[in-house]
Amino acid sequence: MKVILSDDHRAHFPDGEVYEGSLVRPFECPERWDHVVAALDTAGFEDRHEPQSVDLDRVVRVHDPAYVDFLRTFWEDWTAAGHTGDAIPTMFPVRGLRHDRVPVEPDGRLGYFALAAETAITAGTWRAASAAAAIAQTGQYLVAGGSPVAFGLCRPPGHHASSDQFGGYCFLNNAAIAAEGFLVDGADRVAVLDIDFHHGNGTQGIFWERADVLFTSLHGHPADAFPYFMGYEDETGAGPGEGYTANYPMRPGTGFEEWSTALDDACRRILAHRPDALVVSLGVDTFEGDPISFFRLATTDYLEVGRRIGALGLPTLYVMEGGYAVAEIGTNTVNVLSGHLGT
Ligand code: SP5
Ligand code: ZN
Repeated sequence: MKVILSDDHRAHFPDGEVYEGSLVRPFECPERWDHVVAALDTAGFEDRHEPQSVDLDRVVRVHDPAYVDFLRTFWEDWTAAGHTGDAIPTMFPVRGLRHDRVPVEPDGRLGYFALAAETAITAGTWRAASAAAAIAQTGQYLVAGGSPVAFGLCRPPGHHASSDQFGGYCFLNNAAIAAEGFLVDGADRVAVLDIDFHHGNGTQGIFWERADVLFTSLHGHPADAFPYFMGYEDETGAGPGEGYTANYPMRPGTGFEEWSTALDDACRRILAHRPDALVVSLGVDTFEGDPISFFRLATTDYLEVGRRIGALGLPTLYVMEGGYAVAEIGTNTVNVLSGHLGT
């Protein structure tokens, strides 16, 4: 299996995450990447590739160009305004406020383009986020070019990033960029399977009105879990996209038996869509030991997850999303990949 990775992820590591009333060391930390690489080494995944440079013309097919400009240039504006610390958004265009004017002052711009306050922007955020998007793109090129399966070790993750908002540790939607890339390169239909613990609100929003990309997501019920305001079962798409979104929200304590029944149903829908390629948003925060999530998957379950996805027989790109049990993230992730290969 081809693995695409870059050291550039290290450029993004905020000093703190707003969490339950305190500023804590971010759960989404660089060591996550180190543990995945160590597990890839142990399991003999040696076919490693550096990403090509990011193709922003393709990125703006799924993101608002003004948002991409904001991410690219924000740090300069923030520091020019005299700020030295990381940028944490505090004020948002919520219910009753206007969405049709973008403020000029950096703190206002920051809130306009944010969906949550736990995710800070730092000096190296653009470098890391654009490298993660490049990893997804390069993985997509490899699979479109005939590789049956590839794994993009993206960091920061992407599935919460909407067309014009960052948050949930995400800036550019790596999975959506890859899915759109397959269509640009000739696919008629693509499916996204999002198995991160959290609902992939960003990916869902990007493809909400489209019939060419089927979006399926298994996640903690929004009544109980971040991102709280999206991910209910009755969200099924709109307009031409009606019926091309499928959500499987599950309650606290859900174990592999119930979770894998949902997986099988999502797989059935994916096959019915007859996609030319599959993008898997691979988060392993469904693990029983995850510090911020509430499903109960065990390390060995991830082998079976990979087997079931591999059994679809589709050209598949895995992109890394979440997973915060740092010591186990590597084994859990690589178990999915090994299961996919049938080893
Ligand atoms: C990519 C990804 O996995 N993003 C997740 C972002 C979650 N950020 C907010 C987490 C808030 C969790 N609150 C949990 C309370 C447990 N006591
Ligand atoms: Zn997650």
